[in-house]
Amino acid sequence: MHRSAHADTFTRENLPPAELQPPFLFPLPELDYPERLNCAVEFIDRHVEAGHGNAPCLLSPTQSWTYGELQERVNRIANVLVRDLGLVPGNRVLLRAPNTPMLVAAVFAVIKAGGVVVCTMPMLRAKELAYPIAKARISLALCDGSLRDELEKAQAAAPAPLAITCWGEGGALESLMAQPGYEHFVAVDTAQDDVCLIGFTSGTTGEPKGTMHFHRDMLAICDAYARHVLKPVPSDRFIGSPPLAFTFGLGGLVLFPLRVGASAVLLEAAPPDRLLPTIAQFGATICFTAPTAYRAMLPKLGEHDIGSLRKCVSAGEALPVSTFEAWKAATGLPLMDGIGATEMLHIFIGSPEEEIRPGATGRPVPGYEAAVLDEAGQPVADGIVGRLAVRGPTGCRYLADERQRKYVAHGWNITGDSYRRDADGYFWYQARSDDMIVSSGYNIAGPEVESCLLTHPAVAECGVVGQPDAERGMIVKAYIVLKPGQEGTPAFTKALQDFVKAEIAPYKYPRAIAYVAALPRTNTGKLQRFELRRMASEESAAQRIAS
Ligand code: 3UK
Repeated sequence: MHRSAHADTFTRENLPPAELQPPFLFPLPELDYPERLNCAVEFIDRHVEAGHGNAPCLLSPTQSWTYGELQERVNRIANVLVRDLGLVPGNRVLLRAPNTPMLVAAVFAVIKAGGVVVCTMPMLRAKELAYPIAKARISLALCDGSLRDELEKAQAAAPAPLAITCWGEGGALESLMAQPGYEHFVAVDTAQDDVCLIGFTSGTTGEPKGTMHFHRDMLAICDAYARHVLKPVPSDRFIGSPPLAFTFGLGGLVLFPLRVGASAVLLEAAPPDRLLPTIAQFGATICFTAPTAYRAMLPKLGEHDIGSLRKCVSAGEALPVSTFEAWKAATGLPLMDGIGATEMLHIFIGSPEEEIRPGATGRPVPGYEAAVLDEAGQPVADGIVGRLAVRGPTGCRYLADERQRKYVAHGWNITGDSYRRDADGYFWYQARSDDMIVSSGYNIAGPEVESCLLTHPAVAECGVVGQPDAERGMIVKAYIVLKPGQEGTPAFTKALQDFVKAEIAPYKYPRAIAYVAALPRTNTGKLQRFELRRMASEESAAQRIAS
């Protein structure tokens, strides 16, 4: 560990003990960072110093900032944080805003001042904001005025004082920023292994976990995944839907473009029907979103000219091969699947376009190693399904959390996914390890059945889980959203079951099918299988009582 610049030593004191941290690997020269490193300097100041201050950086429907303009805002906010709000290096600062240029300025201002960013999802309510505030001992918050209400409710209930400063609607931040002398700010001399970000997981089960990331980690994801797999250039214009509070969004919409001097289009909300016209309007070239959003955009592709797009990244959930094929047929572009995790900061398996195998997630990103392990932590043979394990320049460091022992084991990060590797080193997703359905002794991966159902022309979305069954232990149950015009009749159910039996091993077919208007999803867009499982077990209990 290097000499910390943090006068407030909270994050360092709450790192997992050395023996519970994964081994970190820096196998490429580009991952060998200097001891003193403030990543805000690398992402912004470096470009201005190199004479690119006038290059476009952040765009939105109402704003357009150059690198120089972003730098000045960052400096002004950093001065407000230090001089007016009393920020001390190491302090955690909560940020709450939709994806906007000001949010990006706030992120880098906190980092430049040696603080630790805790970004929160705009849709979180007071009750959900309370957890990170208490867990990360947060005393400062910067907030978009339009989202202040829930934060003020959380403030009233917080265990310690929380100072909230808003921008926009009725906020004081802009006038504080305008003070004379605030246009310059010298970056705090942080160590490469000072924490600069705590990303809270969406917490689908149990309490959210705070994942801690260093200044060097923010660069490492750019110099591993972006540099070797995505390969963006300065003329690229990034766009996408994930909130910046989700590290998929922070990396894909901020860190990757800024690392190479490119630009990003930020949308406060980017549902699929907004994304398409905005790609056309801004001539966006690289898109980051989830498989569901690519599927939802498919029927509308004909209405928009998205000829500017050159790369599309899909992550967050498994990419069914049918979605890959349909997108390729409609746009000519191969969807770049990649598995990432909040613990790992970003994508660690995923292949460049020319090496993609449809249906596989890809090969490990240069800088990372991946393996498939058995329960004892031993590698299994190629072709055998086991637990995905990964290690590299980034890895899991939970903020004071016993669950560290579960994620890091046998010298690897264990993501909780079941995978198999083929003889060529490609990794094939099966399911979340605890989502495997065991029916009459067969192991069935829900996503494989989903992937098959999605190839049926009348199926828009689906989720497949196990439903408790007296005879078989579990049966495969599918929840299906139909495309407009299709009715979920018993005859259609039978036809759909026959369709699955003809496509994959018949024992995997959904013995029960329910039609729903929408599937339950987390605020990062993931299918909430536990919710479907809860529905399924309630339904099976109701059936038992009825029969
Ligand atoms: C699942 C995938 C199959 C998988 C994330 C890119 O999703 C991200 O982070 P989370 O912490 O969830 C991690 C878990 O999500 N998953 C993600 N991508 C894929 N499963 N194929 C995929 N391509 O279960 C993983 O363990 O919310 C994704 C970048 C940054 C991220 N934080």
